Amino acid sequence: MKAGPNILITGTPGVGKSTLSQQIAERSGLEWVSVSDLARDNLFYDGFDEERQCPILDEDKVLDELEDMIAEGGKIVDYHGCDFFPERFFDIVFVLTTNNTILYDRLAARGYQGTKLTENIECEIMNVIRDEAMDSYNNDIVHVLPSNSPEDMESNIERIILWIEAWKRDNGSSS
Ligand code: DAT
Repeated sequence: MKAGPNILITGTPGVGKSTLSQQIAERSGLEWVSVSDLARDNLFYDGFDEERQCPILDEDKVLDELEDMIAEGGKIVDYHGCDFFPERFFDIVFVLTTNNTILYDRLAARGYQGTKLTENIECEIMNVIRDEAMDSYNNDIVHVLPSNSPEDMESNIERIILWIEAWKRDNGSSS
C-alpha cells in the first residue's frame, strides 16, 4: 500500500511551487521532491543549453530515480514541466498560475533578465504549462490554482491538505 498520494505541483518558474510544496510537506508529513534539486544533486544533466544558459535535464535519469520514490507513495513532486512523467505517477496535479505583472517582479527579484525573463513571462501568458498538464493527464485530476498573493498561498495549502486527508481516509492509510 502507498504511504500516501503522489502529488505533482507544476507551473512556470516563480509561481510558488517550492514554497507551496515545502509548506504542504511540513503540514502533511508527505515528502517534497524538487526535481531541479534532484537533478542538481545527482548531476542528472544531458548537455548545456547555451541560449538559455542552463543545463539540460536528463529526463530518463530523473525518471529512473523517481520510480522507487513514486512506488513508495506520499511524494510531492515539484517541477516547471510535466509532460515527461508517466501519467500513472500522480494521483492529482496542481498547476499554479500567477498574474504576469506579479510574476515579472518575482522573477526580476530572483535576478532573471533578458530572454530568460521574457521567455518565462510569455510561457505564463500563453498558459504553456497549464496546457501541457491538460494534454498529459486526465483532466479530472488537473487543478489550476491562482498563486498571486499570500492569501492564495494559504487557501491553496488548506485545499491540498484537505484533499490529502480525504485521500488517506478513502485509501485506508493511517499515517
Ligand atoms: P517556484 O518554485 O515556482 O519557482 P517559489 O516558491 O520559489 O516559486 O516562489 C518565488 C517567489 O515568489 C518567492 O519569493 C516566494 C514568492 N511567492 C510564491 N508564491 C507566492 C504567493 N502566492 N504570494 C506571494 N508571494 C509568493
